[in-house]
Amino acid sequence: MAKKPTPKQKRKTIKKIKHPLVGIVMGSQSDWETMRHAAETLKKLGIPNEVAVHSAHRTPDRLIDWIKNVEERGAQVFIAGAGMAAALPGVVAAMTAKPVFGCPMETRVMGGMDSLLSMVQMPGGIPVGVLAVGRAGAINAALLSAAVLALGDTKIAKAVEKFRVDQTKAVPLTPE
Ligand code: AIR
Repeated sequence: MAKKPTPKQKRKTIKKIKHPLVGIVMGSQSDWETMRHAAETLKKLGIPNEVAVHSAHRTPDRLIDWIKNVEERGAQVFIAGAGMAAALPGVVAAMTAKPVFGCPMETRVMGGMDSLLSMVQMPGGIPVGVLAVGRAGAINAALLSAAVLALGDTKIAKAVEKFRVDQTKAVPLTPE
């Protein structure tokens, strides 16, 4: 009987999605606590996405293989989250002409200012759309990806519209 994989072994295999529309990548397992909000938001909108951990510095070859592979399988937009010297979204943008949204992680030493500036100061010609530091940025990267996909997909456009209507309804008139 095959041995049950340990959590560490499990992390070595990516759950490949057949036709992902969005590729979500993060530089470390430690980014998942923030980046899961991007995946969860896409899930709420019914948008198929593939999630992977690849580091621009620690696993560059593996990262490049994944970008090419996920694009071949249908990814139209990429979301890349990283912290500190956060080169990840820039490398993704260097490897694909598809829209790339960067999510700067909050960090202990500089509060995320390091991640933000590493991502946002891209040289002209290789654009990365950078969102807010932390959870809000991860949610908004998903919503912005959805808005891009909605331009050519009425089902996604309706899901985005519904998300906004539901969000408005959920804001209370007075604090509870
Ligand atoms: N990181 C990983 N490879 C390159 C970079 N910049 C980032 C991760 C994470 C931070 O370094 O995206 O936010 C710390 O990673 P770890 O694995 O030490 O927790």
